[in-house]
Amino acid sequence: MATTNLFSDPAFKDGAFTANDPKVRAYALHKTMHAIDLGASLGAELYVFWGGREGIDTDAAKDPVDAIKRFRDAINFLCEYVLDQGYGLKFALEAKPNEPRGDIYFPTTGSYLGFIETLDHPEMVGVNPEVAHEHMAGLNFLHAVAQAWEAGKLFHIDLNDQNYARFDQDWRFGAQNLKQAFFLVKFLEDMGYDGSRHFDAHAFRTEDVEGVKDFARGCMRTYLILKERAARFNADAEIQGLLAEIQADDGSMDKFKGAYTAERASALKAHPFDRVALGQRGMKYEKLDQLVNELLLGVR
Ligand SMILES: [Mn+2]
Repeated sequence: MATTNLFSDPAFKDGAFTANDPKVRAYALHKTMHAIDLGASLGAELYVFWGGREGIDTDAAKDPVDAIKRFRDAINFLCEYVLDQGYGLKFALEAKPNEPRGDIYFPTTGSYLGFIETLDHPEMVGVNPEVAHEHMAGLNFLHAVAQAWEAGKLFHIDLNDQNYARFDQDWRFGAQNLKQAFFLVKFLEDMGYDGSRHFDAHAFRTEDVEGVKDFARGCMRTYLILKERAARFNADAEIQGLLAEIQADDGSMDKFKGAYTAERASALKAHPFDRVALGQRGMKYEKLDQLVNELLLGVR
């Protein structure tokens, strides 16, 4: 994976591809093409875009529709550049809601998934979701990853951790939200995700060199432990029995399943449902969730 820093240089203080100054937008393309050449020469197959300054501190400064068009023009231009050079590179767009800008455009992975379909070469572009960035927005990271996966757009992933509603913490993977980390690892392993497990994180600022190594080992070790726990979840007879019961289907609704037909719609509208009975069913999710806790706490 290769990337370009389009955020820390003061030249990019108003953004790169979305900057108001056309000279800055042109320089951003110039810098990115040179970096793409370097990445390709080193064998990179994927190019990540995180636009830390692509946003605003006041909406008086920039039209958000213009910003989207500028960003689209830049990505279209760079896709054509990659094709013209004969590089095999694909792009992955990384969302973040804010910091180091008051608001960053395309604040969530879902925003980028919508945007990608408007590009000239959507097949070349996917997403790079990051745990901390979705958690900053108070969102369920697994759901963002699942939507990207289902769309065939999970090109890369940034693993770290983050308490909700805080500044960007970039903590060691699994340091804060173990259960969310567990379901994420379980998803990646169950789906057979074959991309890199990329840790975009930092050690606590209290650490010396050994502490940084502890941090790096911790990221990898926690991932592998959770992978083993996911295998246990899949093999646990009580958990799987409960899931089979929860997801049971007696086939009585089969006649209503499938694509729309006028006959199916009429039959469904005429069918008598026992609404009260539907509402009275206990789902046993408390029991299931407690079994997950006990699995993660190492007592099963
Ligand atoms: Mn990242």
